[in-house]
Amino acid sequence: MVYAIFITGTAGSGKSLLTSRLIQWYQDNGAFPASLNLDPGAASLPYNPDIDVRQYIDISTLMENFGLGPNGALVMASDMIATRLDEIQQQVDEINPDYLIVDTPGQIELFAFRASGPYFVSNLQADNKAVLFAFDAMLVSSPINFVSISLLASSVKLRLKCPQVNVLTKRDLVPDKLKDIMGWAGSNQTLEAALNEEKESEYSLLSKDLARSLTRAGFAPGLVAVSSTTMAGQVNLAAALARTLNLGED
Ligand SMILES: Nc1nc2c(ncn2[C@@H]2O[C@H](COP(=O)(O)OP(=O)(O)OP(=O)(O)O)[C@@H](O)[C@H]2O)c(=O)[nH]1
Ligand SMILES: [Mg+2]
Repeated sequence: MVYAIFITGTAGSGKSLLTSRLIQWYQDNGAFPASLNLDPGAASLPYNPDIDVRQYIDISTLMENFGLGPNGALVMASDMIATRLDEIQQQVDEINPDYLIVDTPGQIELFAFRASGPYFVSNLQADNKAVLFAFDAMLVSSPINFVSISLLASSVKLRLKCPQVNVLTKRDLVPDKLKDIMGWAGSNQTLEAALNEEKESEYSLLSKDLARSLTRAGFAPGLVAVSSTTMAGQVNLAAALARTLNLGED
């Protein structure tokens, strides 16, 4: 059985470090994980990828051959990910891991909102798949910001169409805010009460409507809070992933 976990989130939200921590966690618990780096623009990674899209797609070659700037090359590189599915699939099959942890490109819009990322996610062969979406703790310190990132998480779910585990990353950086953020994630009532306190009433009204719609449609985020620095929350995250991948409680 191969379980694929796609690590998504905003730029700098801690995807790559979390990938390395998950690999370590599964190894420590007697499973056989493998890492797949799908970020063609990654300059350096905090882990040694078992499979690496940079083997097939090279940003500097694209810049030279097509006269592109760094951003144009990154867009082109992201669009090319799907064209390498067969080779990557072959590598996955050869390794045959229990868990394939897939680190995705820094810019979420290049992966989730263009055609290549969703194509890759739906066509990679695995017995079960889950998407992890990282809520960067530094970006959700106010209730309005929390709603805006929840919307982004929902957009990713609409695009990738996979069961999703929402994760608050870098919890060690927001010791004073952690309880509030988890409260907003856990109860729409708590979130609405916090939004009522906001001064910008038009934004607070819109945020309340959006939050209510997400809750009604079953898109309310629900969050597991982790830190890749202190390792807090790792066990909860593994349990949430296991539930989502239909493995039952570990
Ligand atoms: N304090 C703290 N820092 C973290 C944590 N997770 C990641 N970081 C730091 O945040 C920065 C970005 O982490 P990455 O893992 O590279 O994030 P990413 O989402 O892969 O970034 P891109 O691929 O460039 O979009 C690095 O400096 C990490 O060391 C965490 O849990 N706590
Ligand atoms: Mg990264």
